[in-house]
Amino acid sequence: MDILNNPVIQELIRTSATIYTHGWAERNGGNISMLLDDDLSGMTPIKSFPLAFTPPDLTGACIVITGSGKYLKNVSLDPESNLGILRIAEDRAELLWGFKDGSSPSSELASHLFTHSVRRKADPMHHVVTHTHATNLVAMTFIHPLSDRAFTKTLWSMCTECMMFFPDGVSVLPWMPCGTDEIGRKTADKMRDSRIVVWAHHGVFGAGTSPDDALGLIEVAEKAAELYMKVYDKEILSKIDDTRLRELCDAQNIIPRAGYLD
Ligand code: 2HA
Ligand code: ZN
Repeated sequence: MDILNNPVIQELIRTSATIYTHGWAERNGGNISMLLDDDLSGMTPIKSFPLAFTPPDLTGACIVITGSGKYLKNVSLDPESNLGILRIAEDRAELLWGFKDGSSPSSELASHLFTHSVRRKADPMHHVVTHTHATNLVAMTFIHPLSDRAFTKTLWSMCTECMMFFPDGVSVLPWMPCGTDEIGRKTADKMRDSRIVVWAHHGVFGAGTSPDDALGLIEVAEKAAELYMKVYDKEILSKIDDTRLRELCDAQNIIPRAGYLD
């Protein structure tokens, strides 16, 4: 495979730069991974990284992922140092390409792997997991109740696009240490029901069919959070209430998350 000319890898590289431009990737904040459909069986492992646990259905799968400590703004400048291609085995990840400067996979590898496993079962077109520090979604976690339903309903009510692009809603995890298997499992548990998981006081995970799709989803949620942060302390004279949301669902044949609309 001509890795750097692969259009989906090019899209992932462009997406990394876009996230930085959005201001959601300070220093080494954020990471992206993507399942690869290409046959990489001919590639010889360069080295291996031990894994405490791999979701069994991912054994043999290949992903491209950003490196630990890497800055998303630098991915396009030196993809071969900032990205690595891993083949997942039961107890290790084999490096097939990249991490040329000796780096290792993102500290959030567990969240990426567990999420890929869950999302691929929910949607055969699923490929990408994107983690970023979207400013207003994080800001909201300081002032808004953190229940999945309440957080979702607020975002849905802020702009029409939300119901259209995440009728399944968003999920929220309370603050906990990052970079662990535990947060990975909890993120994936929430990903069973929704493609967006907000990590309180930290960032957001989005899952999608392509780098653009996963980022676009986060962009819509972040726009709603930005609107919320602009208006939450003002007198609200008009909003998209549940009656309007139902009207929208009827008009667009959308099935909203069960039990979320009053
Ligand atoms: O990649 O964002 O959550 C650095 C992080 C850890
Ligand atoms: Zn983070």
